Amino acid sequence: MKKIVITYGTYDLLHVGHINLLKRARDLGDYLIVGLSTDEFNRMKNKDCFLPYVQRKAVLETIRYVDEVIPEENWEQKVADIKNKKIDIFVMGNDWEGKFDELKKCCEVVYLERTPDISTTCLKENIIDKVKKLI
Ligand code: C2G
Repeated sequence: MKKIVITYGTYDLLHVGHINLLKRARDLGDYLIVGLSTDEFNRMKNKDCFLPYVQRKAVLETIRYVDEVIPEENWEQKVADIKNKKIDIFVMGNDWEGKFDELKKCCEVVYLERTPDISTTCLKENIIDKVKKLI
């Protein structure tokens, strides 16, 4: 029986922290779905994205660990996604530890260790610092 895994995120400026999460999530099952935050939802998350949804989706779909990408449009859709996609395991990085425990009524919930010392925010800050030095 194919074990289906789902995770959600913005996945802007893809980096090794994202890849480590996707690889470990995929290794928990046989098929990985990523709920990718839409540009509108990122505005709701107060997350300022470099890349639009279409480009972030295209990048994710090239990753060998990712089998399917669906839009994440709101906080509430996870229960319906889990039911409709017959999800066995919900995975997030442990910066979200405990935040999605209500999903334990629908499927297994796993929080994986975040990759230290890398984030989209620090990438952005490093890029800005480097550009400032050039000016
Ligand atoms: N992540 C990680 N290590 C990092 C950075 C991110 O393991 N150094 C993980 C996060 O914990 C998350 C995933 O990579 O599980 C995607 O991170 P973001 O794109 O920052 O997603 P986020 O803004 O946390 O959105 O409904 C859930 C939200 O959509 C999650």
